[in-house]
Amino acid sequence: MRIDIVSIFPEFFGVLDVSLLGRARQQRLLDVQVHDLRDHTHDRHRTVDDTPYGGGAGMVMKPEPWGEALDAILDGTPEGTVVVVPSPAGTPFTQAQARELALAPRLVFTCGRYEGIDQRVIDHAATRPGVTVREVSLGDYVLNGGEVAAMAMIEAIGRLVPGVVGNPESLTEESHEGGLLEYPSYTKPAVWRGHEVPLILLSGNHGAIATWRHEQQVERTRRVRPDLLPDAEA
Ligand code: 6GU
Repeated sequence: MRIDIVSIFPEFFGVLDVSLLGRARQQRLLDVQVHDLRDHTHDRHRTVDDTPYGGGAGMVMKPEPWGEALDAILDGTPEGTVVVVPSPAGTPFTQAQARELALAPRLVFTCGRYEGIDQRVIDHAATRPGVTVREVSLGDYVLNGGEVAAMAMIEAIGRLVPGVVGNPESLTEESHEGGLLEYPSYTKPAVWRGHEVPLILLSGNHGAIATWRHEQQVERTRRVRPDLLPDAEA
């Protein structure tokens, strides 16, 4: 999968060199290219923002540098390319969307700062043949810019690309796969600081363990995230 990131802080993305995603990049499973938006400015101050039409607080990212940057990235891009616009005003990012985006041949993340990007940049990108645009939010809180949000989404999507996670079974037995939170996990020793591992896990009875784990998933989901439960189980 090819991933392009446009930002005024390309140095944010140094962390993509480490851990699982760093290895996936070395193995060419992920081709991540980070672009500095300011390379597409032409004034002495490399200006990327301006005051909002209609007034109000804050600054808005100017369309021209974004237009140029996206022209360079999107000309000739494969059918199915998705432009992901991190924004607290977007639709909530979910595991289902991560699965969908992991199938795209190419993702382009546009990391805005200030009060966001001139809306025409997003509307124009959506008119490009073969390109769809998704405005996506991590949750109901405000970050200073799209960089950290893009990083979170790239990690969630990248680990679903075949080969990135060594054992594919670990992708199906985790929170939000199957619509429930994960069951609690334990490893040795069997007693630690007076706390015992649930005895069922030491029984060797795999059917009983599977039943117990499912019960734990439902109980935990009901307790901390009842909104995730189908009405029948809530
Ligand atoms: Cl995707 N961007 C910003 N700037 N703030 C956020 C967000 C995204 N998701 C939650 N808050």
